[in-house]
Amino acid sequence: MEEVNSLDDWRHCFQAEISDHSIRSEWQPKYTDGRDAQNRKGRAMGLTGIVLAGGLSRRLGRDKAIEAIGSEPLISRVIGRLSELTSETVVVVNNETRGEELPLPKNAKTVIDIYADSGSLGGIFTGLTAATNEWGFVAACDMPFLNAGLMRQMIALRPNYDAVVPVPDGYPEPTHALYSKACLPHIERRLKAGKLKIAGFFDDVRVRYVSADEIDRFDSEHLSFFNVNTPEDLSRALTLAHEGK
Ligand SMILES: Nc1nc2c(ncn2[C@@H]2O[C@H](COP(=O)(O)OP(=O)(O)O)[C@@H](O)[C@H]2O)c(=O)[nH]1
Ligand SMILES: [Mg+2]
Repeated sequence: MEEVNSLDDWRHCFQAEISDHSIRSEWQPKYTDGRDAQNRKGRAMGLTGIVLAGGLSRRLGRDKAIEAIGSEPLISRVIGRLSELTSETVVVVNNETRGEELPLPKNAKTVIDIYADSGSLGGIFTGLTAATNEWGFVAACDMPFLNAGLMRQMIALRPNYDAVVPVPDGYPEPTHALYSKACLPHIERRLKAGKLKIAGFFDDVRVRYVSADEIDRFDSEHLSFFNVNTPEDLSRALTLAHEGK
């Protein structure tokens, strides 16, 4: 990214349409004089990256989070792309051993599911609870092709909503979405009732759905949502990574 010295330059830096003042003040300019490294990287201050990593990888038959995609484990790739845009990383696992085994950067916070066996909805609840920021960008640990342009756009869409959820093909992608802590009581109510479908609580909060057309502007192939579940998915991911995706 080029050096930025003025607000105008800075706005050109991001493809996101920044129309709301609160967002404008939250994104920080990239200084040339060595101020705060996080700001220079263009991260959204006040945003936590939440990586869901408590799954069983049943269909792959082995732990997909540590499969090498290109030069790094899948989960490292996910964390790397998320951390470009966030100021904190929380990895949600389902037990202590898994947290110790995963190759995580030192500054990542590992947390264990508060509600055991509650799937990805439970993971979102735990990650959002542990986040020190009001908002979390949730991603599954098996999504190798997170797209910075789309994520920035989603981040810019937060004002006046409690969640930002893409809908690429008629169905929401709730494990590639932004949630604010305002969602927590609604999620918890459903967890306590054993209702684990993530989208089940969407009617209780203000959701900004991101349409296929809006997604296409940044990620026409919708690779953002591609996730590695089967051996076939893994070989496709390797091919795509080899092509530089
Ligand atoms: N922390 C946590 N994460 C989970 C749990 N179940 C699934 N996940 C994660 O949530 C994401 C989506 O999970 P899901 O679609 O159910 O399973 P998949 O078949 O592994 O993609 C994956 O990154 C999983 O690792 C859980 O009980 N706890
Ligand atoms: Mg998956």
